[in-house]
Amino acid sequence: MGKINTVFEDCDILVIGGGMGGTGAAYEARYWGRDLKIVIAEKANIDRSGAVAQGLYAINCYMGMQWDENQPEDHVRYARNDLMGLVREDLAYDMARHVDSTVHKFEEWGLPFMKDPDTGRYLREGKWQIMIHGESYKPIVAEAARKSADKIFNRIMVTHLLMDESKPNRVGGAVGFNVRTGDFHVFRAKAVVVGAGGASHIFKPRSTGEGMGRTWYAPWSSASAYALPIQVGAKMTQMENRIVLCRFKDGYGPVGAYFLHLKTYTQNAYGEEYESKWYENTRQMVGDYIDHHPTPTCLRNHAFIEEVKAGRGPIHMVTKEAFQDPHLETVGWENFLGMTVGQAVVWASQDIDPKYINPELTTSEPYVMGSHATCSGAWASGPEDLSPDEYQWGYNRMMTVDGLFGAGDALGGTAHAFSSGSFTEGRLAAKAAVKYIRDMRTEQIKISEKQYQDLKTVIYKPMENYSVGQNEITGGTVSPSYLLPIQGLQRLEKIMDEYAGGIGVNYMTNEPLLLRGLELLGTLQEDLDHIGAEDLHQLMRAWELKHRAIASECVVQHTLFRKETRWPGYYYRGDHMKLDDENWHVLTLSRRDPESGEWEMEKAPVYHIVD
Ligand code: SFD
Ligand code: AMP
Repeated sequence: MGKINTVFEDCDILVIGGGMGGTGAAYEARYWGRDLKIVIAEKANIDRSGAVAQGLYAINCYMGMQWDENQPEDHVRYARNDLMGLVREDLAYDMARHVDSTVHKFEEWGLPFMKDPDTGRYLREGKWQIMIHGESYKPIVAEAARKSADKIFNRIMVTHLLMDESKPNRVGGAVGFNVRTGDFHVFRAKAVVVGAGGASHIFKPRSTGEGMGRTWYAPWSSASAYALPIQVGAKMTQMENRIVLCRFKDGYGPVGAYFLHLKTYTQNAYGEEYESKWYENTRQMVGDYIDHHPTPTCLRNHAFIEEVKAGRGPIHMVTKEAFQDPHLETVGWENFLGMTVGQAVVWASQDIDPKYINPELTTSEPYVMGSHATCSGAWASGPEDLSPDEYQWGYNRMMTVDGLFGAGDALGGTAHAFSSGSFTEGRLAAKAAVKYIRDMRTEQIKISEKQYQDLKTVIYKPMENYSVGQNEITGGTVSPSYLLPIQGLQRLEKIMDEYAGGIGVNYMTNEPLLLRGLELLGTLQEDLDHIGAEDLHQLMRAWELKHRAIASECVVQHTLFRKETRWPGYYYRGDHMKLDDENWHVLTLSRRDPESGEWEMEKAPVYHIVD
């Protein structure tokens, strides 16, 4: 590669990732910070980037406070119940009390909502979910962000955060590279909002070979939202709380619209209801939690997994009844055509017409994220008026690094936010970031040339490794001097699968496995210094892999720390097969020392601010 161009951008607020959280942040930053310079750096193109790229068929978090359908307290109870007691109730409440206004904005901006013909209200899919014609959800939301931001840098993979050199533990911006031109980008910013999404492909997926890109969570969700803060020593929480999803087989089509709106149900291979069979078994593991309503997502998975292990799989979704109604049949297909086209294609290609055949379901590989029925992510300060002292150290949604904020999957403790809640969190984070900047007054950020030049060398090293190592190619693309990103990714996925509770071991792990997993991740990290990238696309893959590897280490550290099985159906600690409220009704926190790479773990109390 020839000379690398360096592009500088100085701004007040830098938003990393223009997905749901990032677009929300840009929109709200402009509202409160009319005079501020707001910049988005996005790996893809915000019009179609992130988990909502293909569209969605439902907005899964809407209170309906205007009609008294639900109140924020109800949503806190729901999220807490589903997560087996452990969420950040202050953050959850804060999101819930603002989410309706976000949804109303989406409608104002042109997103088509389905309406109940009798009441004129948004059509409910379930208690929390409303139905949309959402193929263009992302471009509509992106338009609002485009109108708000001063500049949007598409195709920039952010690799590292910059730290202010005039004050300890304060962020000062970020660096990355343009995946098309190769330019090196240096963003100096007073505040940074990380909205870089969750993590797929840290565990081996069920899809292999040429199909490996088909996962439920977006394959481009590369754990950057976790790696960026971890690299600068931000605390993380609940990173063990990976999520396993019940999905239609092979296409990973979501099931919510089917269960909730079409009222379809599951049965085993012999046409039997099976969930109730596992009641006693589950009760012995988790006690009263099995009696909670609705049954927590992980416990529904548990019954599914056990029934299959008992030899009575596959589990089918009974669609044949609902699909006799032509309207429901249309909804069933449209649900996928507007959100997960691959599922409709799988059915067409496998001769599955759900009107006549009950399709198979599966349980997915684990994903790490913070916005679905799970709450992994960074440990963040809560809102002033709600949060107990221990959860509050300054500005809403600010991590334990000053000036570093987060939204959506990036933040921990905030389950069941989904698309609308993630956008809302972006808004809340940006509002606080504006206040933070105002409070800084005339203080300036100092970033030395050395800081970003050192990172520049690190960022492009995989291309250097390749150009030197290719002289030693022994056959095809194989060189003894480097590892290609795909090889490193498959190695990471295999380690996580076998040692940290993936599909290959029925989600089972234990202390010896986790300790060995950490050793293997350690050698993988060493080898990643020798990763080779033959072009800019592979350079992006290399950095995605490095981010996934750091996040994976964090997941394993947390899984090792929590000595109980809190969420059967997500993963099992074989050496601690029961939920243990006496010792583990807590949130887990980690911090990786940026200098030594050592991890420190601690427990944080769970405060129940809602009855
Ligand atoms: O049915 C970098 N989600 C659903 N939410 C709903 O409200 N309703 C649904 O119906 C949902 N379903 C669903 C959902 C997701 C998927 C994939 C499917 C179905 C198939 C969940 C939401 O999509 C999710 O909660 C939010 O999108 C999370 O928001 P956020 O902002 O945390 O993540 P993002 O939108 O993926 O955006 C991340 C952005 O960051 C970029 N990025 N940019 C620069 N540098 C880097 N290093 C970067 N790394 C990543 C990304 O490109 C992206 O733009 S259902 O299953 O429940
Ligand atoms: P999914 O399509 O599985 O991602 O789910 C979409 C929404 O429906 C989420 O809010 C889920 O928690 C909820 N959901 C899915 N399946 C069920 C179920 N069987 N019972 C209650 N809620 C569900």
